[in-house]
Amino acid sequence: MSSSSTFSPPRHGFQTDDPALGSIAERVLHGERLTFEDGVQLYRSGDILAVGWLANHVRERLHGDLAYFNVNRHINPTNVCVASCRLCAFGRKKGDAGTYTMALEEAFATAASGYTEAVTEFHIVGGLHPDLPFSYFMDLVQGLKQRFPKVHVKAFTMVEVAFFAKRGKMTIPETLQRMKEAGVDSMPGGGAEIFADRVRHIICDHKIDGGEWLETARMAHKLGLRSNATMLYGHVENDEDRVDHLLRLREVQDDTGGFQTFIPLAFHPDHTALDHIPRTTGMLDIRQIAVSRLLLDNFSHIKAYWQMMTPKIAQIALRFGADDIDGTVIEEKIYHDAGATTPQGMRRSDLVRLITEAGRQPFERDTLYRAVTRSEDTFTVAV
Ligand code: V47
Repeated sequence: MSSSSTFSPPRHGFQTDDPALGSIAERVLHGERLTFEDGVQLYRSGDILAVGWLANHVRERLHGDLAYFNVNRHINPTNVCVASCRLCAFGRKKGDAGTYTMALEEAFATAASGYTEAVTEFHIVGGLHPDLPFSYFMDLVQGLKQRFPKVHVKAFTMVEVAFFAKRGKMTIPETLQRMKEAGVDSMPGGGAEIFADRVRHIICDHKIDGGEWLETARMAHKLGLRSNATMLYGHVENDEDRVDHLLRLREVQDDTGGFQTFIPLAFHPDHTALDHIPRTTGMLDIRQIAVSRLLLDNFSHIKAYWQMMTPKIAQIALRFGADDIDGTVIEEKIYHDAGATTPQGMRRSDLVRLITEAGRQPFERDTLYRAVTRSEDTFTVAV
């Protein structure tokens, strides 16, 4: 960044004192695609307000003032996991202290507990349990659908799908098909971490690699299952690794159009094997949202997950490129095991207040971004 000169492309009131942003701004304002080098430049620009202005411009072009949220509940059926990911404080080895696995009835009771507001989504992810059969997970989904037929089931990451397939001696498409038949409506975006091998070997050596994650997503989309995508940042990755991750997602999205939302996840180091790494700062969190919005030109939504970012940073993110802050969640475990100090859930009314005070218009959505209208504790989805 140059501090002595002021560079102002002549369009739409955009201003910056970083000359490197000039040509990027021109292309963003013309709706043109950004390159790998642009992405690195955006991470390194000293003018965060200009980067945010551009991201906000794109966000408002796509969504105006709307800010999406949903009323959801997380269910983590087990924390027993065969992988020993250094990034994770949630998973435990079988037989270790603090492990749990829900009996099906317990999972159904968990689904029913929480706020009286009717949830529109169950978000289900868990550890890679060495003994639980695939049928346990399918019975879980079927049982939830029987008990809560109106609730969308967003379940199992690409990593879990690959694990189910391997253990059950099925192909990935067979596994996905059976999930669909059991009642899985879409899939969450977890397990993507950072695709670059060098980083993956350090933070999650035992998971499927980046190429396998992307291929599994491709297969899910081809079978009609939409999914989200995430990226874990703020550990041992560099700017190039982040840009590579985003552009590999963009490439799959060009082919399938199956990703709904991108969610950058800030690394929480407490109680992990990487606890020497400091937490991300608000500035990186905000920049990550903005760069994601600018590079992922074929993603409709960028989510500032309030549980992970804190409600205050998520609120600011609604002016730096994000259009979604996720939901009520009710009982978050993965971040709280890793030291998150945010509440484990939030009421609908508090989400609405956060959004309104950010100067945005709250829009309650279902998982597929359709409008939800409510009366008391029931809801209707506009189709
Ligand atoms: O895959 C695990 C991350 C993910 C830590 O799709 C950690 O709507 C930070 O994917 N510090 C699970 N992150 C959560 C997830 C998610 C969350 C909200 C919404 C959606 C969605 C998906 O959490 C994991 C991993 O990337 N994670 N441990 C940690 N110590």
